[in-house]
Amino acid sequence: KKNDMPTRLFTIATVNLCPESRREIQGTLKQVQKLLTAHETSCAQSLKNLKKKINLLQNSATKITRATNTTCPKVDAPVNGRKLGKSQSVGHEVHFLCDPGYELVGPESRLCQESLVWSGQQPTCRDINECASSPCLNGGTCVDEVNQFSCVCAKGWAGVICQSPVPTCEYNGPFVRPPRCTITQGTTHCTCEPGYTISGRDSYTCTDIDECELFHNGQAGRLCLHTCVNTPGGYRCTCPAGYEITRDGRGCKDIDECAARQNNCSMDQTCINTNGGFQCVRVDCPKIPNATYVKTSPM
Ligand SMILES: [Ca+2]
Ligand SMILES: [Ca+2]
Repeated sequence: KKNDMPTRLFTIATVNLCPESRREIQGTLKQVQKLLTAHETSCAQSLKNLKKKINLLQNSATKITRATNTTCPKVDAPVNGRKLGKSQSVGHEVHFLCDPGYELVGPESRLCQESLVWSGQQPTCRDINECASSPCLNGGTCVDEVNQFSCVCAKGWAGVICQSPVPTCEYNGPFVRPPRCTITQGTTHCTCEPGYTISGRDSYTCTDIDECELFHNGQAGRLCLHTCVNTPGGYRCTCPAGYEITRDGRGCKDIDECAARQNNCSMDQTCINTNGGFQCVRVDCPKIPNATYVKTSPM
């Protein structure tokens, strides 16, 4: 009807020459056109509604499929941190915490959404830079550690944060060294290199331990069997001339100059080793005609 009606009306219009009738027909034509447009609009609306209904049906079908699996995938705790909450069901939250000395980068919690995807991004734990506030004074270098920091002071400065000037006589020579101090949550802890001990008025000096003095009359026995020599950060044993230190570093034993060829005996002399030295001796055998001699011992 939509297609052939206007053609038929047009035919009638050209045949009838009466102007009144023509106007009448034109009016009818307009009305029919209006009717057609209205019909077209209503058709389009119905189609739209139908599409909507199909979409709704499709959505509910997907939801039914998803309803069988209502948990989000497993969420891991961040490295150097912890995860609170075990449920992975829709509507449940997991919370994140970092170990001391670390700070959280990202959300504190994530929610298992209806789409079965966790909200937000996975957070990480970042090492807090204790040096960020530049705590070392007077040109000291800050060393960041986990949950603490330490200062390496510039020359002429000492103290935990290099706050004290060093008197020129202090740290003079290798027997006095600066300590290594760390600050953990406001508490200072200073340590010395091996062989040194904390000393000084403000406990910011490391002094060499005089092991020779300390163990001089010790019950465990003397450190050295002969002479003890104190050294920066340690000690060593020495022996008198002609003796060398034993393998354990404590005792002394005679040097065999004859065996070690550390002697100046001539060809016709015999080297005789003694404790602490050696002797060059000439062995003169009695001159007896037709007699020969055989050396039976080094002596
Ligand atoms: Ca020492
Ligand atoms: Ca000797």
